[in-house]
Amino acid sequence: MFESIADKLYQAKKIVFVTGAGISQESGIPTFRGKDGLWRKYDAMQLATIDAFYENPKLVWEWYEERRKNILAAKPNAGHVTIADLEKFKQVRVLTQNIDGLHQLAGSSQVYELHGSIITIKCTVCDFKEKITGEFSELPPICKCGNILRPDVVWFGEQLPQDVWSGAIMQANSCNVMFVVGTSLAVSPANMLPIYAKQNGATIIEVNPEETPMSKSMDLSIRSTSAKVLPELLSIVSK
Ligand code: BJW
Ligand code: ZN
Repeated sequence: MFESIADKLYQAKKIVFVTGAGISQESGIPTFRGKDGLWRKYDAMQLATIDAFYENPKLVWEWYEERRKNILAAKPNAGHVTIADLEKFKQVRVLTQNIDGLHQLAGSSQVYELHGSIITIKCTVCDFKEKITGEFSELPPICKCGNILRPDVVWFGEQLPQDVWSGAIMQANSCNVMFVVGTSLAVSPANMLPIYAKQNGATIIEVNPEETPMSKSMDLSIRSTSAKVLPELLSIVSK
C-alpha cells in the first residue's frame, strides 16, 4: 500500500495526521456527510450553530447527550491505535476535527482538538469550563452564574480556539509527511492544513474510501478505511 512512499516514511522525522469523523467510523461513531452521516438525518443549521442553540438549547443538548453516550461507549480502533503506536518511532502530531477523545484514549500524547471536545462544557457567559463527570439533572444545564452551559465544541461561524489553531498551523508547516485521514475536507479552516503542509514540501497521503476535493493533489491517495490501512505503517517505520 505504502510502497511508493516507503522511503519518505522511513526518513520522516515528523509525521502529522489530520483526522476527521471517518477515522472513528469503525469505532461505531457516525460521520457527518457520508452515506450514513449525521447530516442526512439532522439539519446542521438546526444543531451546530450558536443561533440554533439559543433558539432551542434543549434540542441541541439532547442531540449532544445522545452522541456523548455513544462516544463514551466507543473504543479506539486499529487506526487510532496505530497512530498512537507510531510515537515509538517518530515525532507524531494529531490535528483532529473530532470531538470524541478517541486519539487520546488510544494513547496519542500530542492531540490538537480543532473543534473542541464533547466531554467538556463551558458557560455561554462567564469563564467556567469543566469536564462532564455525570448525568445532568435537567437540560440545558445551568452555570453557577445563572446562564446556560453549552458543549465545548466549535459550531459553524465560530472561531477555532486560537492557541490550538496556531499550534496546528505550526505543525502542518513543519512536518515531513502528512496523513489526511477520514475527512471530507468540506469544512474550513481545517481543510487548509494539507495545503500548508504541501506548500512546505511535505509528502501528503490521503486515506479515505471516497474521493475528496484534494485527492488529486495528494502524493498518494488510498481508497480504503483507516482501520484497515494504517496498521501497515508500523512495519515500514519500525524497520
Ligand atoms: C472514512 C471512513 C473510514 C468514512 N475510514 N475514512 C458561510 C457562512 C458561515 C460560515 C462559512 C460559510 N462558508 C464557509 C464558512 C466557514 C465554515 C465552513 O467551512 N462551512 C462549510 C460547511 C461551507 N467554517 C466555520 O464556520 C468554522 N469557523 C470559522 O471558519 O471561523 C471563521 C469564520 C467565522 C464567521 C464566519 C466565517 C468564518 C467552524 C467550523 C466548525 C465545524 N463544526 C462541526 C461540528 C463540531 C461539533 C460536533 O461534532 O458536533 O465539526 S461541523 C462537522 O464537520 C464537525 C466536523 O469536525 C467537521 C468536519 O467533518 P469531517 O470530519 O470531515 O467529517 P465528514 O462526515 O464530512 O467526512 C467524513 C469522511 O470520512 C468522508 O470523506 C468519508 O468518505 C470518510 N470515511 N468512513 C476512513 N472507515
Ligand atoms: Zn457562567
